[in-house]
Amino acid sequence: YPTGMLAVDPEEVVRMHTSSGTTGRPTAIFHTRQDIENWAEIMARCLAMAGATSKDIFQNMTGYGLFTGGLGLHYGAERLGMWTIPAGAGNTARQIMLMKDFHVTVIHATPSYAMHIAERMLSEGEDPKTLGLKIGVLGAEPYTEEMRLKLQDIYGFKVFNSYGLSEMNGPGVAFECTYQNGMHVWEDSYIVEIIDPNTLEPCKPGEVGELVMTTLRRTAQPIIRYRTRDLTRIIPGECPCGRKHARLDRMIGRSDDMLIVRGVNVFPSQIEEVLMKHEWVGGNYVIHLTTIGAMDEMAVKVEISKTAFDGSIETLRKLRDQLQRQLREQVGFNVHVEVMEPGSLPASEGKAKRVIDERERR
Ligand code: DLL
Repeated sequence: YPTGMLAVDPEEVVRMHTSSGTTGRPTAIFHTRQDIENWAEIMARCLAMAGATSKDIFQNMTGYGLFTGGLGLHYGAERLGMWTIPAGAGNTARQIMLMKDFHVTVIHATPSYAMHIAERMLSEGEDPKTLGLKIGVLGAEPYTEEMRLKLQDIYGFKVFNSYGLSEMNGPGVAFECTYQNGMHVWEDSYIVEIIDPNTLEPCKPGEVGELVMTTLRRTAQPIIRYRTRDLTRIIPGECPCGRKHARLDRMIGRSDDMLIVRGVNVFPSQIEEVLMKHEWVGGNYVIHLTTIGAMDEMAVKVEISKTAFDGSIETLRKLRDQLQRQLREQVGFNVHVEVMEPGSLPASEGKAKRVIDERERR
């Protein structure tokens, strides 16, 4: 970091994205013009594979910016010739308005956001089926088959799982065909291997292990045998669609401790970094993850330091407000902060348990 992995003359770079790194520092990802072209092409193939055409109207509901989900899908949709609406993430009322007014047929979102929108509509007495959507492209975070079925039922559309990671361009790496039985990997662009994360030996065909990927077409930043930390398997046998590309099963999770909250990668160290920078904060904190409605919620309980605490509610409130703002800047979404009196959180004996994950697994 920042540019040590750049493999071409800086003059050839036309775009950069970032992904979170294990230390909490982002990993910078570079693209040449050719890389952007190739990425758009495989992304367009994904959308076409799911049945989208240039007659469709596409609303892209993920963040534009350093995150690859926005621009990645955008370029692919335009390449396919779709009428593309770069709605970006959030502002649910506007998302619903755009879908209705422009008769959108294909959407891209994280599964949790798609569910949130549906629940908002239902709570307002509107039926999401009346939107007339055909295809939901959902990815960037893990979700279960049960969640897919629930979403398909609510919207009356077909949901296609989309997998990718910034180091391999971003979205467009693996995607489902109309049979919805695993994600085809574009093997002209990537080599996939599944290894045992402990022994590093290749897994037997069909066995679950860590996905390892090699880029074949990336020029600005080619990567050989990148350990994704994602746990999955290659589904044995051939797909009835006739494509010969290997199929990845739904991701089981990650082999490291990264949290994915609302599709955003968050490391506990990123939270700690913000907390510990503040002079009023004590040493003890806990990150609490829950599901409210269909959305992930993150709460951070943190103790104020004995020296800073003057017994006034005003002091606690001030610290809470500052931390909420700084955490929002750090992770990009609202984090609920609870500032506690010194000594109120359970003290650890040995390794502290910093993360309590009570999210519902759908
Ligand atoms: O999340 C790229 C992307 C954007 C994929 C939009 C699909 C749709 P990163 O931010 O670098 O890139 O995060 C990559 O997210 O290693 C997985 O752990 C997780 N992930 C991505 N897609 C899925 C999925 C984008 N369909 C990390 N199922 C990956 C489960 C997923 N996990």
